[in-house]
Amino acid sequence: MAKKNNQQETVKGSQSGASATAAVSPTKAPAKPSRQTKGKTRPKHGFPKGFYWGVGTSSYQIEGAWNEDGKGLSIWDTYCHVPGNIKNNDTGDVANDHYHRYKEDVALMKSIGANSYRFSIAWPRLFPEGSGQPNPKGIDFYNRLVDELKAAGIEPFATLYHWDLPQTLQDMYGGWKSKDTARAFADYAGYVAEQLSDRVKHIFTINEFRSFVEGGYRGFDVQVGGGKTVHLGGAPGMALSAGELNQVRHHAVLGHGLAVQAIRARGQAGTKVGFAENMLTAVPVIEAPEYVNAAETATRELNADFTTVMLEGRYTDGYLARAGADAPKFTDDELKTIATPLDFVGINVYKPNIYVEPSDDTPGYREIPLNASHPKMQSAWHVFDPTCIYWAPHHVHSLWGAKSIFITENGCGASDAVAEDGKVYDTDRVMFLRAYLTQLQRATADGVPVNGYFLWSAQDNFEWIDGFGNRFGLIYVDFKTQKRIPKLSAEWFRETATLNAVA
Ligand code: GBH
Repeated sequence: MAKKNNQQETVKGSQSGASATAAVSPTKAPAKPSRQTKGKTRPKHGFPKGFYWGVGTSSYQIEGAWNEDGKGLSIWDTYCHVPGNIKNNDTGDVANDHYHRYKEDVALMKSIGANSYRFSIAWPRLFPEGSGQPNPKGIDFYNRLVDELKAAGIEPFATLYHWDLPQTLQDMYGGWKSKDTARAFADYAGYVAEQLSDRVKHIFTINEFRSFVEGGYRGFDVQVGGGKTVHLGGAPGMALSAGELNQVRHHAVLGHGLAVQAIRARGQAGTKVGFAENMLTAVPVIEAPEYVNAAETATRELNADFTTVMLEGRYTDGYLARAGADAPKFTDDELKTIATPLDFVGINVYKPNIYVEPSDDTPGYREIPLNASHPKMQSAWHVFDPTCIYWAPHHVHSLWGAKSIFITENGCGASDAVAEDGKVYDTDRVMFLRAYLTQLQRATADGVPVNGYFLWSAQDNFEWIDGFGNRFGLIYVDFKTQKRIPKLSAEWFRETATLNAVA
């Protein structure tokens, strides 16, 4: 992507910690650099100046108001209304009632120190039928939200597709099975850019290609250590063949490319655009050059169907060979569209996907099995290793020369509960965040151009097939009363964002 990229985020390399030298009288010899500023001990290792400290959410997971103000049905409305699809038969019908409580939620974000917010737009709110006539009440909600954010000094970052496809497109085209969905997505993207890009300067096209394609069109088995797997799924709940699935993948990246072009054509000059992918990350078991090479090779191959083709404009030979007769059908023109130059790369980083060591055999790396006792966070899939958030942006930088990278999601689920004193002590989340952000800081110190970090999530919310059981928020939500309580991790986040350094 990098070569034609002329609209990068400007990041000055200076570390905030470096400015912590106390002012000294010119007549005295300069004091040793002090870590004391205004009576506060400042951690030595800061993030770059102007770093975005954000929190993230998505429309279906928090908005509720599933059938208000002319909104059309999404595939997640449909999927959740089928008994047995979601744990406890939870749905996003009301969720966090954010559609009605957005002002309170923006104020809460401000109070926990966020200077930016990554939210997603519900496509069927704007286009109840997926395309055609826009519903003015749909865009009205996002206009009010964006204005509220700007007034609070919080920079809005919008995601266009966080999985809530208009049901009409599912019914008419089989969703992303058809190129028509990719075209409709581009029209919707252009409309959003027209309406919001005077205030929204950063747009993510699609969130986690792999998750919605695999989860929705086949369902997937995730390795959780000791040879065990868990099966995950989601809307629209299809089970396609390998060939059909590769075609869905291709249409998703094509939709991304067409959307980038539509945003450039119809948005204000200077609107920055990229994707937000849950890129699979290979971690070198030993930090030695040949291991790092092996991890880069593995990361490029593991992501051949999404990240790699979007940044290189070609499917790797390895991918096409592995797919054989099931390879997607595509044209050179489509590949060009898919790899339309981007302003930044967004990656959601939660876990190491594989550990690797070098190998003399093709493909040049060997996967190391995960030990059964390897530590995890609460979610069954959530393997714990802070170094993945060092390596993920490092690989994006070294493989593709990205000039601007955002961590579009990172965080963890935990068994949060309100203590007798009314507080929520999520010590595991604080441990997780401190460990991961220490590694992210290390990446920035090594010159990897990471411009911001969006913690998933601003609030506990509807966690897809897990329903309301898995809490990812900095803010606890009582889903019976809609009461919000900032957790211990919110205090930690505020301190970190304020210091621009790991607290
Ligand atoms: C993200 O899902 C979503 O974007 C977000 O909506 C969700 O609430 C949040 O994170 C927390 O789950 O990665 O190999 O284990 C990403 C997490 C990605 C976890 C796919 C399960 C299965 C494959 N999911 N993952 S793997």
